[in-house]
Amino acid sequence: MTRLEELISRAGSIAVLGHTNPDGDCVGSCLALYNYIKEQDPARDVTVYLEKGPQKLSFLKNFDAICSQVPREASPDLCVCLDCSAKDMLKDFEPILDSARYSVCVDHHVTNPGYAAENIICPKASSACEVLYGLLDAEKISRDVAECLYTGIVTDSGVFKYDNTSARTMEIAGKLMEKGIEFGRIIDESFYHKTYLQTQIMGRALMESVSFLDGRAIFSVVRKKDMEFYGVVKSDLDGIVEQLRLVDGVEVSIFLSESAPGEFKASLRAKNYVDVSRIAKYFGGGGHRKAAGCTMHGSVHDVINNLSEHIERQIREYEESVHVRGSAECI
Ligand SMILES: [Mn+2]
Repeated sequence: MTRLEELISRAGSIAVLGHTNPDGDCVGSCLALYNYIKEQDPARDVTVYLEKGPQKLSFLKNFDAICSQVPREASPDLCVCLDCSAKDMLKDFEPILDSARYSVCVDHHVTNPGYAAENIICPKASSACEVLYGLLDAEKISRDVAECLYTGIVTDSGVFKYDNTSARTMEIAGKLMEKGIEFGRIIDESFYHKTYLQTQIMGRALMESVSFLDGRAIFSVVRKKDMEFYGVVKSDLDGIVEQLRLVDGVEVSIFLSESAPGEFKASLRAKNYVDVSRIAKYFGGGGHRKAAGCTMHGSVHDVINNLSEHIERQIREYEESVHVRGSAECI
């Protein structure tokens, strides 16, 4: 029996929590644990409390059993927090953790301070689902549980593409495939799936994109009035910046969405050597080397000019370093 199984077996009542605005890893890990417990003992008192997750994940077993209502009173014997990097990210469900008799946090965020009584945090793991897999008995993982875990891994690794994907990630994905899951369908539904309106607005953003810095950078913008016209919200614009990044010859892609008059949320992506987190940080934002974001003010022209200066500098630095290395090798 693993440590997590031991804690679960001793608890009369269990609450499973995740982070606000839940994504595929959050919903996947919560439902994986819920289904795992229920399959072994359907009478177990276990509840998943989460804000309403994206409807595209409704194919996961017991998606409808998720409780989105904040309970008036809940003091479970055990509270399990999954994929939640900070206590306040539990949002409205935070009191459940406070009133629980014991708690355990399973996560993969390097910034997690360890707010539960017991904390199992693996910053090298691709996803909370990858960490959770190691805490369950592989033999007892059913097809339904495997689908939940696979969904989380696919979501957080960008379909096994981001730098957080390791040999261990692939190994676990392989074990989950052996459970007979429909992996192609899971990847489509949890990652590539788009609504008609999302497809239309992406098409428009791609068509209106502008290439600059000799094709090494590209940007596009969606205005508030366009979002209103199409009836889309900010999350419907996910994936546009990634599509722009894939353009041949592009090193940096920028996507701007207007959040207020003269205010833009800027998403930045890099392909190889530019560190966009440095640029985002300079403008008060943050993120990772290859994916970052910040809020910018002014006209689109100003915003792109300001960002362009930083991108150009990094490209120049890189090209000079390659040039120097090249000539040194000649000698
Ligand atoms: Mn995650």
